[in-house]
Amino acid sequence: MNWNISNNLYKEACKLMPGGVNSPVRSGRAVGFEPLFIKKANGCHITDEDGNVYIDYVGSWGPLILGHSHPEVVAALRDVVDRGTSYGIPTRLEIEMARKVVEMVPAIDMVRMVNSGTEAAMSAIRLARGYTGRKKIIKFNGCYHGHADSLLVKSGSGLMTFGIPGTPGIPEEIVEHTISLPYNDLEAVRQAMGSVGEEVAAIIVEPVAANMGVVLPRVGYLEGLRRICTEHGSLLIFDEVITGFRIAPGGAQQLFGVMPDLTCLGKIIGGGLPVGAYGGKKEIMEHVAPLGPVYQAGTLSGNPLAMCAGLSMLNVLSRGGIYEQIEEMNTYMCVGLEEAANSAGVPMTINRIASLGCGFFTKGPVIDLESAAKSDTESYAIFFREMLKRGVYLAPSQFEAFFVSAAHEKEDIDRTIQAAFDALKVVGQSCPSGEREKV
Ligand code: KE4
Repeated sequence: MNWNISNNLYKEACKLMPGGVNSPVRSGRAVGFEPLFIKKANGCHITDEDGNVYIDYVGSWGPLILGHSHPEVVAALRDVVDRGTSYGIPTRLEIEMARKVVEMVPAIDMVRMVNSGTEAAMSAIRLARGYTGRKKIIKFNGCYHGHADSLLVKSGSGLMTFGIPGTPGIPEEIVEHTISLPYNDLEAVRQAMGSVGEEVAAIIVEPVAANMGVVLPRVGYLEGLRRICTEHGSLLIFDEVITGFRIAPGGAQQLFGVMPDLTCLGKIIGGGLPVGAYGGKKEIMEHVAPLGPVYQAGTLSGNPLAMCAGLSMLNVLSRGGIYEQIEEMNTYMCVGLEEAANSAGVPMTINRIASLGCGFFTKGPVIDLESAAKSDTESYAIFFREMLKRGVYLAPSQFEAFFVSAAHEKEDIDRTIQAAFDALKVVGQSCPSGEREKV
């Protein structure tokens, strides 16, 4: 493969945009690779400007559960674009989308559309503070809820990828009310709530953490958070920007049967266009302006283009059968990856759920940020580059998920597994028996 055009475009991009990208995780710094520039995509395949084709496991970081350019999403966009892209005045499409979200997501009675997961989480936190009159929030180490100031504390995703504990530009007064605790540790939450519980507006959690790689909740963990919030009059917020419509039609709250007070949504809800949403119990949501006093707004919130793309994706997902199919494909792939790692003698822990997964280069188990951080990121970087050479595009970071879509077919998965056997052999030769694992 050659990447001459991508490399030249990257040089151009670096003159005009910080790091040549519009979001840090797209830069290949963490895996020693200059980013690709993509020309087109269809199904589970992406094609870069040099004409190289890859099986894509990023899927725009989660939205494309049906694959790229799904015909029904494209048709919906074509149909609506001639009638205008945005009015800043209500449309019936917003009602249809709101009705669909309320129908699919068990804990949402009322919803507000925004334009990103960051906006959804930021707004949910503000609403929780406004509704309870309390200031403090609890989040978890390695969880990422977008880049709103009060949530950028010990976060995952790009902060973990680039080893940034926090970020300059956020005065300590802004984060003094943010408490970040180890994920999957109910005792730590009980202790914190024991001392400041009456000041805690909300606990916000990724019900399946997917920004430190994929880390599943321990049995009883989410139920425990629910119980503790109820005991202390704090709101439980599920950040389902990744898990929403991904691990089940009704997300983690449906799969695990634990009902949050507020839910944050993003990614899939927009069908590949910029959409986020937050919603929950009516008596809480009625505090949002203009009905209530908690202000939140957005010029393009609920615009017809984004609504029709998201709605067409949710309609396809609601037909049934898809979740079972993509879970089967993901399971098949993860079994293959495990076999490939064992055969190469490379320590790998694969955490997976539904169509989501992550292969940590460590003996494991991986149950929180501390255990995830033991992963050998140099081995991951070699794996990423070797897989890329073999036509498989993974997240350019050990601390992100891979996403299987309805467009991934068995032959794509078989090709991926074969590539992994070859790539992990190279990793094994460069790092015999995982001796680089961080202790
Ligand atoms: P956005 O503002 O990027 O739409 O969503 C923020 C967000 C909120 N909550 C969760 C659980 C998330 O995973 C995200 C964003 N996810 C990252 C990937 N792990 C987005 C990729 C990027 O930053 O470019």
